[in-house]
Amino acid sequence: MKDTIKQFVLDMGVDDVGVTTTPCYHSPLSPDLKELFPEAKSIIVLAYRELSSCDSPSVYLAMNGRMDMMEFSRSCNYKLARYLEKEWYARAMTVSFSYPLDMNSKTMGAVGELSLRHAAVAAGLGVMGRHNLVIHPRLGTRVLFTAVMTDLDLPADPMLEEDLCTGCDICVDNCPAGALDQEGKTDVLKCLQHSQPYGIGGSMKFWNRFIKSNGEEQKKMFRGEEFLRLYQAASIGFQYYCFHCIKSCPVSMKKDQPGE
Ligand code: B12
Repeated sequence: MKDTIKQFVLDMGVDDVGVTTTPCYHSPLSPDLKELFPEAKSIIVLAYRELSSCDSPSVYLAMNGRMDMMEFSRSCNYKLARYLEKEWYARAMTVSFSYPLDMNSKTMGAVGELSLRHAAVAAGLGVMGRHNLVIHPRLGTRVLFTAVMTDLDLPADPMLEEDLCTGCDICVDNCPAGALDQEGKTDVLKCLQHSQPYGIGGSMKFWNRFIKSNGEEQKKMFRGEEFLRLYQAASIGFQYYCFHCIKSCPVSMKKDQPGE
């Protein structure tokens, strides 16, 4: 059954797929899956290659490539979940690329319902690198994930043992925010300020200045590029302006090869 399901995923055009079980998934900071989906037994993790768009100096092209992938991944998640429900009479729940996220005051939107990095590592799709991202043996760091949780009892794939990170520290040196200076931990605030300058933090700063400004200044602020950027980021969801840790990793430089 597992091989048939994995083939279904690959036939949709997904780059790779791995399976783990709920007891094998450990993510200390994430919610307990027993609370979210008590009958869940397996997690099917889907891996997608990031497009070359992330190499462009245009953050708009880079984000557009990401959005293509996000749209594709949402459709693959739904198709897989419906396939499990229709063909295997299972229950299935999807885990998206990122949002929606719980914006509670403790986690402030920095913790997903399921940690896709922990699930991907448990499903044998890669290992953690110095940049705190999962490195896939073929796709390198240019890999992104979604998942479908199910009550089907599928055997786990073996975890990878090989260390794929070369320890070159290029990701650390290329992080414009210095968010990777401490090994094993990403400084979330530093990363956010740089990668999403028009996210929640940017928006709060703008509106704080706005309420303290007089009428004339407020009119000017509405016509300024900062407001337009905030507006666009808010309508897109999360708009990333930084892809350095992904694109600078030498393990990701390889193009697809014939027959892969
Ligand atoms: C919220 C979020 C963020 C937040 C906060 C990050 C955070 N606290 O983890 C911010 C905005 C900062 C962020 C930044 C980025 N993100 Co982000 N993010 C997420 C999201 C939605 C939730 C993460 C989460 O739940 N974290 C909370 C807990 C689980 O993290 P944690 O326990 O603190 O994890 C740390 C430690 O455990 C440590 N660690 C120590 N030992 C071990 C051992 C193992 C096995 C593991 C796995 C981890 C680990 O590593 C982690 C790093 O701090 C996930 C999607 C998802 N649902 O998982 C994407 C996700 C993690 N992000 C991703 C990406 C690509 C990015 C960015 C590159 C932005 C961009 N341009 O795309 C940067 C990378 C920053 C970096 N180098 O660390 C990818 C990672 C893909 C990969 N190859 O690993 C994910 C999985 C999205 C996806 N669908 O593919 N992200």
